[in-house]
Amino acid sequence: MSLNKTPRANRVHIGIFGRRNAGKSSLINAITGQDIALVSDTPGTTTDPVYKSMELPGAGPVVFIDTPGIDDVGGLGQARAERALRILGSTDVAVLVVDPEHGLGVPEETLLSEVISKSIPVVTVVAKHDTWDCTSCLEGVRTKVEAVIRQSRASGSEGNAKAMRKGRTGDSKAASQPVVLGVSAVTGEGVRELTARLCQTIKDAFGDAEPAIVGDLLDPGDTVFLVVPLDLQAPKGRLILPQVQAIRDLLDHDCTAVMVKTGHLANALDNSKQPPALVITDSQVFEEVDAIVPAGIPLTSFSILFARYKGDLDELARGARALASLKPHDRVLIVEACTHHPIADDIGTVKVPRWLQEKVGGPLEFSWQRGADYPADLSEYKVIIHCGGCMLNRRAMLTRIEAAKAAGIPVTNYGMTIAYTKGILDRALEPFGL
Ligand SMILES: Nc1nc2c(ncn2[C@@H]2O[C@H](COP(=O)(O)OP(=O)(O)OP(=O)(O)O)[C@@H](O)[C@H]2O)c(=O)[nH]1
Ligand code: SF4
Ligand SMILES: [Mg+2]
Repeated sequence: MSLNKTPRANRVHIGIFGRRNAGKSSLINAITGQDIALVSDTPGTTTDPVYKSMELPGAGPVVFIDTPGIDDVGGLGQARAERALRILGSTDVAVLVVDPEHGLGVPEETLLSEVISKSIPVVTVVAKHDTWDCTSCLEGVRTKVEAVIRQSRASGSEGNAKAMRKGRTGDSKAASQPVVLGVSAVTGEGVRELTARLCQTIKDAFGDAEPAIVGDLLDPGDTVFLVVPLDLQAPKGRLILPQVQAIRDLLDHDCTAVMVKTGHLANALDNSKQPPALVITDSQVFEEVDAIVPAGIPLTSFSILFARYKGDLDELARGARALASLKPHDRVLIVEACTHHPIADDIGTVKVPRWLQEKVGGPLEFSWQRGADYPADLSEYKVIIHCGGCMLNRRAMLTRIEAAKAAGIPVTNYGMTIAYTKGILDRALEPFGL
């Protein structure tokens, strides 16, 4: 990743959906002006999601996601279609590509209902406009989109995901006023209009303001200490992404960021003329930092700040408090959003299990889930503990929290679990009034 590039997790995710051969990949190529997605007249050419990051003038950094056809059939084909639908879980804005040959049928209606129930703003396009020329085709599709919206409203499925509407996730406004356009990837007709509509949709749904990571808790001129462990875990010459993002956010809010290793924290506090307005620590050294930072100075962790920025802090805090009801032999699911080789004292496989079992006073039964998939059945677990989710966008994190909520299973994250096991959860949540 280039140091100057916005990380993918911070980009608005625009998912392109439709049947096989509808023209999804061609449309992405036309929008981006690059041949990044494979195009052919063989249905099922796109088998895995393809991501393309770009700056959308007027809307900022976005990532387009090309997906497999939602109508794919057969064992493998169905798995691909399901994979396309799973992309909805991280989609901020959806583009439904309708093949003029098939019109808007069952696969498109099913997708639209899902999109509406998830409160995702959607733009519908009828593709290959160079091959058809009747306005009634466009009107026919618009009428059907309106019918699906009406039906979704009547069945009460619209807006199930209220939490999705907070912060950098869309609201259902755009979904209730259907936008239907004709586009051609061959002649470029309608592509500019589509881009403009996407920009408007993003603005309507998210506004112009980037949510703050920490700056909104502070006053300009405040000093904040950021504490990292002695053994920096980022590759040489780098800091990890949450640290970099927190520093940038502090500078954007005219605050002073002082970064210090655990071993130098006491000294740094002694040497500062005024106590810092806040101390933010790496969760793994929470206990040490808690012992060093005087009680009157607010203290929290990077992980808790990002739980607020990316997820639903109230829900994750509730989940952390539910850890108190764990008993020996209860089943705990640990979820990491990406795969990595566990290091010697790995947080997800070693530290969190060890500290939690010490707190519970007996063995717990742990399961681990890593990568893009999230288990469909969560009912067998007493609690779910999620990683910081730095590689996920906010929509994806909220989708995971919603799934746990729907199953009635408390969900929390590493940072809060560690704070709980070390007896400092209340202190760590105090800066947020929780
Ligand atoms: N005439 C015309 N043909 C198009 C247009 N867009 C796509 N096609 C053709 O339609 C076929 C399918 O296009 P793709 O972009 O691969 O369609 P897709 O939806 O990505 O298909 P899968 O990856 O199989 O799901 C190809 O032969 C394209 O050349 C268009 O605007 N006009
Ligand atoms: S916090 Fe989660 S998403 Fe981020 S690197 Fe670790 S496992 Fe991956
Ligand atoms: Mg394709």
